[in-house]
This record gives sequence, C-alpha cells and structure tokens, in this order.
Amino acid sequence: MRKSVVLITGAAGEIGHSLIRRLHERGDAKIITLDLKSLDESLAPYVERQYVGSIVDNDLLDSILAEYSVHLIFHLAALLSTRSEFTPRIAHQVNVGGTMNLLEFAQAQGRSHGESVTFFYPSSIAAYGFESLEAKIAAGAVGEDVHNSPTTMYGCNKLSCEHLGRYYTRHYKQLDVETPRARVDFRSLRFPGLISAFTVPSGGTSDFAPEMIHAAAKGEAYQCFVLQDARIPFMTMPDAVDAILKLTFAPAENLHREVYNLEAFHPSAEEIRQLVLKAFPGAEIGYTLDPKRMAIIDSWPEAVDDRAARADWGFSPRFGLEEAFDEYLIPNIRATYADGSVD
Ligand code: AKB
Repeated sequence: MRKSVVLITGAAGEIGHSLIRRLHERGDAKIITLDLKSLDESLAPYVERQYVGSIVDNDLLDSILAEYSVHLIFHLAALLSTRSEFTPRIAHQVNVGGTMNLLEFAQAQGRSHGESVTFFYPSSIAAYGFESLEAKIAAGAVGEDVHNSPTTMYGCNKLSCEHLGRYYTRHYKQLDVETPRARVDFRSLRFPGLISAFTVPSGGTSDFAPEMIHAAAKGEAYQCFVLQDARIPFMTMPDAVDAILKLTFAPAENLHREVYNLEAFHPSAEEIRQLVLKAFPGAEIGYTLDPKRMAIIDSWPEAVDDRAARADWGFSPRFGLEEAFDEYLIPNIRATYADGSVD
C-alpha cells in the first residue's frame, strides 16, 4: 500500500514556510515536499520526505506517484513576476509547463486511488492588466472576470494556469468516447502582495513593501523602486495561509467558482513608508524610481472585489493595515532580528 500524504511544491518558498507549520499544527496530514532547494532545517522535522528536484522533471513525479497516494496538492512552485520578465521562456516552462505536469500528476493520482485530488493553486493580481494608470484608477476594486489582459509573462502564466485548472476540473478529455472522470478539484486564490514578518520575498514586483519594512528593522537604508502613490492590494502571510486552508477544506457544494479574489488592505507606497517610520523613526527610506517595475505595478489593480470569497467560504482577514503593523509585523520583525533568527 502507498502511504497517504499531502504534496507541497515550492515548499521552501515564503508561503511554503508558513503553510508547513500550519499543516503540522493541524496534525492531520503527512507532508511530502518538492522544491529545487532543501527546506530550512527548522521545517525538516515536520515533513515525511523532501524531494529536491524540479516540477518539470516527469520521472521524478512518476516516482512520487509510485510511492505515495496523494489526495491534496499545494502547488506553490513558480518564478515570480520580476524574475519571469527577464527569462520569459523559462518562466513559461516552469510556471505553465510545471503546472501542467502537476495537473496530470493529480489526475493520475485520482485515477489510481479513485478519489478526486484537491489542487490548491496560488494565482495572483498579476492575472489582471491595465493599459494605463487612468484605466486602473477608474476601475477601482475589480471583480474576478474583468480586465484579464495581463501585461507580464508571470501574469499570462497565472491566467493560463487558472484556465488549465478549470479545464481539468470541468472539461477533462471531453471528446473521449467514454468521458473519463475528472479527478482534479482545482481551487485557486488570486493573491495580492504578501507580507511576512519572518521571510523576505525575492523576484516579485510587490516586494517593495516587505523589503521596506525588513530593511528598516535591520537598520539598513532602503530605496523604494516605485513612487509614493503606487497602490496595489496586500495582505499578511498568516491571513494568506488561513485563506488557503479555509478554501482548501471548504465543502465543494459551497464553491461557485474555481478562482477567488482576496485582499486585506490597499495602501499606497507612501502610506506603508509612514507606518514603517512610525515604528522605526530613524529609518532611511527614499524613492529611486524604476519606471519599468512601476509600470508593472500600474498595470495591477489598486483593489479587488473579494465578495465571492467572503460569501462562499467565509474569507475574513484578521489584520487590517494598522493591525497588520501593530499586532503582527512590527512585534515579530523586531523579535526576529533581535534574536538573529530570520529564515
Ligand atoms: C509578485 O510581485 O510577483 C508577486 C505577486 C503579486 O504575485 N508577489
């Protein structure tokens, strides 16, 4: 008999860090991970097995299929938006090709154990695209199904994967004589920028907010690459992981869509800077504009309409902007750098 496990790809990344801890606390799942990098030593005891390798390696996925029975997949591995723009072909191979491999893997798993496989996929506000700042401001808080013309490779990848997930869930091999049973139950969140007190992202465009906060806590000067009035939605990492778990374990009959928007606050860069200065009054935070990265931020919505997530599975973030700083970010970041244990 194969062992029943949960698979997390991209587990060594920012979301993976928090998700592994939360799944371990729930105590009801054995976890296996797949990432190019080994997990942080502090996380290793929480997982049954680490595969160090790539999601584009089908032989590796076949060997996982042979050994484990997987009922739930958190497919987090991806190249983020700034990095993808420098290597669009590799971004497509990893972000879309890798997701296709995992969807096929999920379908094969479902066929072999006879149940559907819940497939959580983190999409992004990058799936939206505005041609001008005026259009972004005029749109305000956008619903899931409008302005879906991303301007970045990463956004195109995210939108493609949302569609692939919907295809595997609803229309898989629809022309076969005997239509095979779709075994994938795809569920996705379009994340805003995420801010963690314990990790710093790399390769994203929303990184200016976490970078600003972490630099101030470390006593380092920071030059923000977008201008004062740049505005996109954000949320804290604990609220993001709560949302992942709520959506993943929500009863299927409550869900009316595959992909949901969510956000907790949408401050301008200057509003974030002011909150950082309130906590670290001596911090040196300036602005040195990178017009190309700013154009990406301007192509993303300033806010999203997340009523469907609230209605269908009870999305309700704990931290608004002030609480995020006062109750989560500042105390934890101070403690983390004070004891030198940032990971
Ligand atoms: C990025 O900036 O690439 C990500 C995202 C908003 O998806 N943080």
